[in-house]
Amino acid sequence: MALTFSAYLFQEREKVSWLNDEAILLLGEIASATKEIAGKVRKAGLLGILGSAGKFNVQGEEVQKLDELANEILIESLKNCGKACQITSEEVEECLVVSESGYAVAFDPLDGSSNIDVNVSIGTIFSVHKDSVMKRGRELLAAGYVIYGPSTMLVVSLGNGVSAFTLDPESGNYLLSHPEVKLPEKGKIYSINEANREKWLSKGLREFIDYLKGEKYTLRYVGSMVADVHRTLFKGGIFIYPADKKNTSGKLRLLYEASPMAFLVEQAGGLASTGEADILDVVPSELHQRVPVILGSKWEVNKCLEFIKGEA
Ligand code: P6P
Repeated sequence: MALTFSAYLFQEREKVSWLNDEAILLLGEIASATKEIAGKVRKAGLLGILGSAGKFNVQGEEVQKLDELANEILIESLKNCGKACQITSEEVEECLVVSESGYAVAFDPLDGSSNIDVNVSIGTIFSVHKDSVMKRGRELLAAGYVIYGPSTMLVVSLGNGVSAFTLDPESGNYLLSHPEVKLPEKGKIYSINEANREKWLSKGLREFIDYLKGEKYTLRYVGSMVADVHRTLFKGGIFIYPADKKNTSGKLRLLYEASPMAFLVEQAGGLASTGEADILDVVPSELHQRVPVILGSKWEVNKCLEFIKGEA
């Protein structure tokens, strides 16, 4: 039988210096919280937990009932395991400070919630820093996501490559299904919400997208970052959420969307940029700050940056 996530963590202790019993307990708790979330997502329509919770979050976005439930499950798990010193959630305005030192966890409990009611893949994104969440992504200890899709998959990096696990409905275990995820050098897919084309702040970006069309690339856009990044990680190509006239710093949040995904993409051999700097080099200034996101295969990201900088 394939390695369970817990067995994988114990095996990785030999290679990952910071991975001690406390870290293993924390990561195990995050994984088990996502299993509980997966269970709720799978039968949301039967539990009367679809639709809006009738409130708006710090982002000004309408909170879905499942957002709230996923948030509660993760916060409860992290508090119970007692290893998180800080808990930052997309759904909570302030950082929950539990203690002075330990593991600082940031997460988007349910990313892509506009897709919940139409049964399209959504996900949970998480990152783990030592002591404080307000650090560059370059200093992350671990990052990962769970995609609630046709199968539930946990994709994680402890800083030594990317591994993916598939939730086995029979045993209830995350089983190692992709030991080493490597992003293709070049793909044939681009992923961006072209409805916003005329709002993009970069003319070079419009020229880049037109160039890709000339190169016969195809467009795939789910509207759930987890789904679009998962496809990019496995198939190659490029995912972009740029700055535009409505979201002048981009729409995606640095600490619990852009940074963890950038960590995974770089660990898998790809690139992740704001258009001006590597996402992992951005020094956070605000808990819920947003950044533009350009990530994926090296060839496409570098080509995109050439167009944006007017060097193409
Ligand atoms: P748009 C979902 O609401 C989300 O935060 C990300 O998961 C996704 O990539 C993005 O917003 C989609 O935004 O403006 O294209 O609908």
